[in-house]
Amino acid sequence: MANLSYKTAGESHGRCVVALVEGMPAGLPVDADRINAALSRRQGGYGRGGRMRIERDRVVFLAGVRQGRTIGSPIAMQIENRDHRIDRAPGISRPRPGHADFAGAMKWLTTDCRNTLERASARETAGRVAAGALAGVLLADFGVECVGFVRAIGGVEGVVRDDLSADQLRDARDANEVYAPDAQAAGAMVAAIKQAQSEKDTLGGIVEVRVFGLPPGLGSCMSWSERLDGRIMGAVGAIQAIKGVEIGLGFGCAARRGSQVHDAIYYDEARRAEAAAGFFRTTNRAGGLEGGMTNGQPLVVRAAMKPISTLLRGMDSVNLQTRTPERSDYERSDICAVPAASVVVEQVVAFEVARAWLEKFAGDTLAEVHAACTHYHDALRHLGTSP
Ligand code: EPS
Repeated sequence: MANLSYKTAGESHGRCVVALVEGMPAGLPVDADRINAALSRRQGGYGRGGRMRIERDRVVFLAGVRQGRTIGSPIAMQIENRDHRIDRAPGISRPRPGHADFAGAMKWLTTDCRNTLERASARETAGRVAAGALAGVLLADFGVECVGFVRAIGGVEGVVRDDLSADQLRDARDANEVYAPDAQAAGAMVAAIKQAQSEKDTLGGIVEVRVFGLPPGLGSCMSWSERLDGRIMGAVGAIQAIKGVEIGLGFGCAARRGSQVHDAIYYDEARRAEAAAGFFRTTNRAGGLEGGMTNGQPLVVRAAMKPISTLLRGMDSVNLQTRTPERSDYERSDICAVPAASVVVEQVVAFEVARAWLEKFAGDTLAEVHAACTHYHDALRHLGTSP
């Protein structure tokens, strides 16, 4: 059976965005409502521009599903673009600093940035969210939950307790329009976005994803390419506008001593039925990964998003056709897409976790994946004791 993987196709103003997922076991009930809910959340968040009032992202299954369940074949999902006018969209020759415009113009030897920006656009993340949400359906079948939220926008940072459950975190996040669990900070974030908008500017921020209910042993230290931390950082770093990714304490590790970074190990016989077979930690500075493998603690991933590169006020640029100095082009855009990015990072992390899941608990059918998972947990419970 193929490893779990996906590809996307589609331009920002083309007919549709498509995600093609391969390697999903047969028999998974496909929860379209769950996928559509993730797509809607990605469209939302305070600070989005006019485009999101046009689109109504919903998934249509083109292949890979029969009678509501996967059949083991590649799964093709389509999300329609209501605003599809790619052939009528104007050329862009005054590149926006920070956007793919300029690098793409030099790469493809063109003075029109349109082809580059159509594919570089964050519209493509609708496809990644569909693929990740499908992976999330698989994970949910095993009680694993990924919760993405906003930690900071434009330098306004919220406080989010480490000990919140998945439900507590989700409820607090969903209570406001910037997807920030800290209600007080959320108000200040909205104010910061309004201020940036009035100054014709844009804002970035920090998003975080926590994954609950993970068993130990996903990923591997045996080859660099199997390390789950590297895969997650690579996948998250490949999302539009992400400029930094950290796991657990991340950059915060660098200035601390080992005794203040590492998570001491304890054991409690009474907790032997839990996922980590009675072993536990009282801190999670490692963010759930040691040696590129899950250790039974929640996975904690953070990403820094740069401000949107389309500025109403423009920036100094050069007209590629005339080589004269001009202000950068303006296209309808968002002021702040950090809430949307929290959904994209959540779903991209879900996909990487599901991929590692199916490597450890491989099976052509969902029933076989469940059996492999149960077998592993039984074996883990006997670690260090006679069978
Ligand atoms: C984007 C520009 C805007 C955003 C778009 C990403 O689109 P438009 O130029 O059509 O107004 O809305 O994001 C999406 C369409 C989306 O679905 O997230 C860009 O230049 O990257």
